[in-house]
Amino acid sequence: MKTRVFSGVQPSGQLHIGNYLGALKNWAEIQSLYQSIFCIVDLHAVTVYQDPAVLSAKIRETAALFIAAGIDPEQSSIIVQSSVPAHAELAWLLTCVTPVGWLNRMTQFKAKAEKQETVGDGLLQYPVLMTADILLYQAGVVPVGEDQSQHLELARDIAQRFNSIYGDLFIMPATHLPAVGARIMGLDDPAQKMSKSAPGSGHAIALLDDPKTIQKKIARATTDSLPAVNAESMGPGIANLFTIGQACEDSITRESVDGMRYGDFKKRIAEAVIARLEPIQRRYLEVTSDPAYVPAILTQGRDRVLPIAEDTVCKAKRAMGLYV
Ligand code: ATP
Ligand code: LTN
Repeated sequence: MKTRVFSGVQPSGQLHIGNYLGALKNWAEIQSLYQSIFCIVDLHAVTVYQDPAVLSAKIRETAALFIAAGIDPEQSSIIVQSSVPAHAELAWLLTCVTPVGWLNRMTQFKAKAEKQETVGDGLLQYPVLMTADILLYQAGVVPVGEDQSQHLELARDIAQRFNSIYGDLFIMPATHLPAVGARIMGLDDPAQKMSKSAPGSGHAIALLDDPKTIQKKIARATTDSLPAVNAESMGPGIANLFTIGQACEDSITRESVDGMRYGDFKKRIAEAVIARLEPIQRRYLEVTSDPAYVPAILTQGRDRVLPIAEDTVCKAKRAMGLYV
């Protein structure tokens, strides 16, 4: 049997170039090598408040963007997390073997909790649910951006702990990071990871931004006060734009940008981003032109994966002595 791949994106805002370069592009590239399941993790999104009407539209939009970015629904299963109840069920079983101290150490939890007036328990349990997503399908490979590395280490720890208490059931999932673009930083602040939920219109390039908006955002991106690119020592803002350009277009290399004045360099990077996003945006319009298409793909995906998920939950319950 082919190794399984599992990964997910939260439908929590506008997908951005960091999500594409860190995750979706990599998924499209490796999908033919594995049996892949790509998930819209709506149960993760509601760990912080989401407007219900906006969320339900975002779930469809995110699925359409998966397809537009090159995920082939015939080859890979595209699913919505909440449509497969076994995700939540396995998450509970895993919660019961996870020491709370492991969860308190998660840097993403600490960062997100700081921004909330009241910290919901879901935010603490977030990485356990993520572990359940992966173990449910016995995924061997998990392609993500670098910000998810700590969660994946935890997933392996939880799997190991379950196996050592109840007997070998879960396989250990490996983290798969892209060679370039594993951590894209905010355009307005190259010290912060580009993020869907960050405020400010100059922070992220959305996958559906039009060319003019992309040009403007890149032109305004924070850099340093030097006049031209020094390929040997780029400041964080320039290095981030270079990474974005390099990940979008192979011909953008250190040599090709060395000595370029910042204005010209930014134009060159904007061109590369626009060219990379143009076919994705075109495909997005095609995919969404028939309102029945995306829901049909999501139903097909769920029907394909349901038996795998139910089988794993059954095995986990049996191993724990629960009533099956
Ligand atoms: P949020 O701000 O709502 O937490 P996010 O922008 O961090 O969202 P996620 O849905 O959490 O996006 O992440 C989806 C995928 O995109 C994950 O694999 C994640 O590692 C990757 N990713 C997110 N941000 C970046 C980034 N700035 N650079 C590279 N990869 C990223
Ligand atoms: N937490 C991830 C999204 C996610 C995920 C997963 C990624 C939820 N479940 C399983 C890989 C495998 C994030 O990107 N914020």
